[in-house]
Amino acid sequence: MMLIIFIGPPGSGKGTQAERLCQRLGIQHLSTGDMLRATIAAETDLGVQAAVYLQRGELVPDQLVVDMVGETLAQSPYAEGCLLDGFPRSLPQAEALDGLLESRQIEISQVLELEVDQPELIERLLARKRPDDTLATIKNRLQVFQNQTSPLLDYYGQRGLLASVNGNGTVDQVEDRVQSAMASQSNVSEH
Ligand code: B4P
Repeated sequence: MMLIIFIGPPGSGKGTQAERLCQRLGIQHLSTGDMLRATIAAETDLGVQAAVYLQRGELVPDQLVVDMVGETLAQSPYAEGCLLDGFPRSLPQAEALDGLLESRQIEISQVLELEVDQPELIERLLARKRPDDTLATIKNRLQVFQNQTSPLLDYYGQRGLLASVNGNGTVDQVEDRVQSAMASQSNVSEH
């Protein structure tokens, strides 16, 4: 099974590039942000809990997200190949994912980091106008990325799984760089 992880600060183009890459590779796109927003729109118990965290730009508690991803990954077509967009976002989430994958004998194919300059991130997010894209919330989300998510770069880098991609520039330019990074990784091949 192909399993790709996208890591990047808010606004780095994870969702945008994930969609394109999944289409090209014929794998499923699993975005925890999209899933959480769907639970909020559906007003489920999880959605009511999650809404508070998204509004503040904080991470939803690890266990809620880990359970959500664990259930989805076990189902077809996700179990056949998947790109994790926005998960894991903390060390406890990464460790939980390792446990989950080990029990199912799945290996991570590649971890891609999208690097974008901070002023560009803020500009992109303010232009999008999602409810959690206010300046105060964006600043908090950037800080949360720095504190809780960026340690994952070392976590996966030490295992030789990480490729960093320059995410500045147009969507097409970044897509070309993502393709080059994928091509230079031997254990990820296109269908
Ligand atoms: P996400 O939905 O993952 O939101 P995000 O980090 O802002 O990334 P997103 O994918 O939306 O942005 P993208 O770069 O694609 O998370 C939202 C919230 O959910 C989190 O703050 C947290 O509360 C919660 N959450 C999610 N996952 C969680 C987890 N694992 N654990 C706990 N909590 C979790 O796009 C941004 C904009 O830039 C778009 O408008 C796009 O069109 C534009 N863009 C993209 N590429 C561009 C380019 N090259 N040039 C110009 N614009 C570009």
